[in-house]
Amino acid sequence: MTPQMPQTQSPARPAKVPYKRIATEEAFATQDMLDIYNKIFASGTADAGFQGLMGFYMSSPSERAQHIMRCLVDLDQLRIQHMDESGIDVAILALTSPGVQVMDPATAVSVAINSNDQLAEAIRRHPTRFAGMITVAPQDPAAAAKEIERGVTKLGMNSVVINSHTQGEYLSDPKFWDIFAAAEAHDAPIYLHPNALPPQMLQPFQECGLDGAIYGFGVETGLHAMRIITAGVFDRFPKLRMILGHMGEALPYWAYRLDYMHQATVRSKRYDSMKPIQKRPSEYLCENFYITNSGVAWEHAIKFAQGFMGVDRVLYAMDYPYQYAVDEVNILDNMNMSLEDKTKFFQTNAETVFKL
Ligand code: 1DF
Ligand code: MN
Repeated sequence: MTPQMPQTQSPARPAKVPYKRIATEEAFATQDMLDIYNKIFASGTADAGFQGLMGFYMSSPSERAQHIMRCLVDLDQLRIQHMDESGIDVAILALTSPGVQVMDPATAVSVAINSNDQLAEAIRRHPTRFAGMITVAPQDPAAAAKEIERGVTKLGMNSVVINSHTQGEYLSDPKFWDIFAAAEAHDAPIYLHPNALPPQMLQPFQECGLDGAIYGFGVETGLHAMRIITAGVFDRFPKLRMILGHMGEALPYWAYRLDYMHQATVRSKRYDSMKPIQKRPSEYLCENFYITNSGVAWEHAIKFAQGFMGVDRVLYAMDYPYQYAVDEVNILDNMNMSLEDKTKFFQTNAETVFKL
């Protein structure tokens, strides 16, 4: 059965339901960060993926782009109005992709600190409506580890957002592993969120318009998660938890083939870079990962993921403001699913994972 698309013409306001709706991948931007983006664009040093993504949103006269920019920088009235109109009780906010990951290391570290402070203030203004993820600059892993500690112990945030690759580099490289050590030590899950495609991957996607959220984001972020798994990160950090959006960036659907071909590849010693690991890729997916349905209001996909990972590991997300479709909430409320499982999906899994 093909997915049902949300109604765009005056969808019904979501009904009162016996669970809280907690949306777990909701984006914001600070003006300070956007000012630095503008400097990067003006200097002509932006990579093509970043230019094509935030360069578009920040300069396009289109109604969609201008609306998204207005929503991104609002951490008060407009956002809460949209949450009320779509029946969202709590939004878990993350600095929008690519966050600070396109900046030079020193700027990235200071913008991350500043963004986390601004987010913490917004949460203090609206403590029942907002929670937040700690932004870090992977460019400086030691500073990122310190910021995770500050975010958890001083700012009261219990999760971390990383927007996939950092200037073409992946967290499978052990030089980044201080970040995993800090996340594991503070029991702060890392939300591995998409980024624009890195230069070495962009061309065959961009030439046909498939580089963005339609497909490229999922391919690249799924690749990143697989690199982390096959590099043995979860053998080194067994309590580390990660979160993937967009139905696990399709990895649940791949799980059988990932397991089969990983085993075959390791046994044949085909790649020096693919060493034996303690478990099958699917076991790490089910034991170290949570996934959210951001951007996918589709019962079939959600139920498939629940069947694979268990009903405790699949969470609700909207992906505001990039995908703000009120009717998606109605579609999800109406899933043919027990109230117990729906409550886990919309509310209690998020309360557990993000320690709300
Ligand atoms: C888009 C989608 C942009 C997502 C995003 O950040 C983003 C988009 C700039 O549709 O262009 O985070 N998303 O998560 O799907
Ligand atoms: Mn998103």
